[in-house]
Amino acid sequence: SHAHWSYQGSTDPAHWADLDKANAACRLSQEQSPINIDVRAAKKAPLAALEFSYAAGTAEVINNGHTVQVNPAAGNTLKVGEDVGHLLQFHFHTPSEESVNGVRYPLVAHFVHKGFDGKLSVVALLFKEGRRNQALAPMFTALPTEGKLLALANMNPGELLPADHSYFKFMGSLTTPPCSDGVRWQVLKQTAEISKQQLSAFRKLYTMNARPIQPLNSRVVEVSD
Ligand code: SG4
Ligand code: ZN
Repeated sequence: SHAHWSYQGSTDPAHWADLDKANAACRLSQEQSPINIDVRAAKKAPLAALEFSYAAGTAEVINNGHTVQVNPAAGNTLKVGEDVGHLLQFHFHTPSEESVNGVRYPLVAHFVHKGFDGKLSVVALLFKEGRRNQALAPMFTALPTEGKLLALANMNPGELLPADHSYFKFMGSLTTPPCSDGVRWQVLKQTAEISKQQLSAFRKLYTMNARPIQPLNSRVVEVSD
């Protein structure tokens, strides 16, 4: 957590647990993220709908040395059954951390919410290469370099979301130190698109910021039916 960590070299994911006692879960927890989603093995279940209440507002885009993260003003929520979470931030990884049937996507966005119970609930949106993504443009046309901050006057995170909110659900962890588990993960089935140019803009800052796939162990991935 506090100690320097990275995706390559001597502080890469294989060493995270050794960098700080606080990172013990990176090695010891049996429910780590990311995972591969084996679509045929996913258990069909009557999962609660993802009810996003995202709206336009101010936001700041920061490059924190591990990713580019967008902090929208308060007021965006996600309701999943009885659980209501407030959107804290969203950020990006390349390639996607999670894989589907063994395949990683070029990019993923993680929307991180905090519930009243203090638990985190993350929604993952996978991007495939294709058309220019208009909703990403405000952030990706002026991606801040490390330590820098970009202020956006009017950004609606809801514009990033696909129309179909069906999803895969499983328990997991933070994909970065301290790798705390007890995180609810929801991976949207429908993907979004990103252009080659937008992708290369992000990769100028981060060529690779994805943790390796972690063992599923006894977890079951559920899929909304
Ligand atoms: C990124 O490094 C974010 O910038 C972190 O956010 C985030 O940690 C971390 O990813 C892990 O989140 O959805 N990939 S993930 O599991 O949200 C937290 C901050 O550092 C605690 C605020
Ligand atoms: Zn993430």
